Amino acid sequence: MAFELPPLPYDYKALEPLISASTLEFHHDKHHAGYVTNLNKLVEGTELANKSLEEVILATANDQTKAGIFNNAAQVWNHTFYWNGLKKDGGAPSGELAEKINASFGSLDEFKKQFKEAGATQFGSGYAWLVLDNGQLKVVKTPNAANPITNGQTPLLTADVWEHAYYLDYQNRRPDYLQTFLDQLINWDFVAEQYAKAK
Ligand code: MN3
Repeated sequence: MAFELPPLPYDYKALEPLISASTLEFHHDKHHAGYVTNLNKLVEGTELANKSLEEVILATANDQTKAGIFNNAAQVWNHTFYWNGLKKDGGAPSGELAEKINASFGSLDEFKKQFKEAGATQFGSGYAWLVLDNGQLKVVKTPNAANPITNGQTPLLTADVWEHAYYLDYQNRRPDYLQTFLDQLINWDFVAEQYAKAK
């Protein structure tokens, strides 16, 4: 069965004016869709075609001859995860997750500071992530399509810092996009769900 493009989990206008409908249309309907199309072409007729997306990512992560498959599979995964972590005015961390953030970073503000720094300093394309790593929350950044699951870490949240994620709305101001993401666009219920499954 071919890999499929999940629908955007909200209306194209749902994040306006913080992320425009134009950005979401291009980002989901062109970029994300393109990765799905490419992945299906690359795995057609191979044993990878019948594996889960996670299995494909883990099976190809350290094989340079399969870099194209890895890049497209990871991009499909990363984008679906990114969409699900976005919600306009998505609340604040509460309960156990809030306690864990305070225990791991000292405060929510310090988490935001580290996450913004990670995203802003990722040279070129990539992602900033909140992950659970051996029971600890950490902020990490990855280049290009790379995904922390290949390092044994469990993603709880990601921000896409490829230019296509923010350029129409923020031009070159990646730190401003990240600050808006951190203050107004995190779906904290989604993060809490990921944490509850992983802890
Ligand atoms: Mn993207």
